[in-house]
Amino acid sequence: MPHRIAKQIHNEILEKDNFLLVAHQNPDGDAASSVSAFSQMLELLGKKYTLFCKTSVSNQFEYLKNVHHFTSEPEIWKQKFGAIIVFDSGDLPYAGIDEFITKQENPFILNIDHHASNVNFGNLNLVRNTLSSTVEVLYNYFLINKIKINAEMATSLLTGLITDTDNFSNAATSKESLSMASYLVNKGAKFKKIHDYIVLDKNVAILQLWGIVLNRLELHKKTNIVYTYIKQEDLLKCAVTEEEIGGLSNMMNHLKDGKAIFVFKEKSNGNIKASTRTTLETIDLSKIAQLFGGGGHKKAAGFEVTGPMTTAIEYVWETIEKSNLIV
Ligand SMILES: [Mn+2]
Repeated sequence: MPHRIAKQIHNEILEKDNFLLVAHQNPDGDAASSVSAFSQMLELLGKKYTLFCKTSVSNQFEYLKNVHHFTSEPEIWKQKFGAIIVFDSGDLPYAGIDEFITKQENPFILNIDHHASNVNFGNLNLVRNTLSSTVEVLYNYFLINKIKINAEMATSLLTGLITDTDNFSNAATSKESLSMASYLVNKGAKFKKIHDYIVLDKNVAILQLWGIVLNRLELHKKTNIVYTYIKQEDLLKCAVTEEEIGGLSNMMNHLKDGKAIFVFKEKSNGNIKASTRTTLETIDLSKIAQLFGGGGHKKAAGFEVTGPMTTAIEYVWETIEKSNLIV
């Protein structure tokens, strides 16, 4: 029962102190916003906290309260925490903290998430995969526990909601998420500021890269999947960083052709990362991602395979064909 778990978690928060809040590595808007909103609640309760992310956090989220407090310093794991709270992560490796957590003596882990592939790694797990985002899970948590949502908390929550619903355009957009948005705007969430930081994030170089990538779009006939790829040399050519190419797979969600869209990205270590999207009810992309050790949601998932690009793509098609997951 989600209500009961939300209350149980809150009782732990009230009883304990000194929390470690974890956003998954390369945090998206949902992860960064969840940590920001939760840390604000802890502040109001007079609790101590540390914010951890294994990687750096994009300065796109610098307007969110407390985001500048994030540390990637492994040393902080020498402390004993009242609880380690992990946001928006299906498992500990995805969060980027599996190596640290094994060194903690009896860690008490709270898992707050919305991924269908979540493995319930926490001592308490508040996982609601029918909700649009982790911030929507938190919004319900705040309401259940009668936490007052102020304007800055509302700005954080609305940021996660806007990024995970891709501006209220993808399948995660529900009547609940829309009414949450209206509630947050009523509480003083700064909609214009979010728009300026989150939506207006493209420049000429990024769109030129999209041009290259869109030109490569193709339909793989046997699986009926539309796909394209990005190589490291494309990034170099257009002077675009890996962090800046995030919106591409979401944009492809506007495509009518095929049953799903796969965007393959070559990472700097040579591995190939696939971001997958579909708008169809009949396909579960989190299951397909699991074939390759990845995870995610039914309609948006990701995984990684070894390069080079052509071999990786061939391997992905073969594996999917054999699995009969797309028919
Ligand atoms: Mn999320």
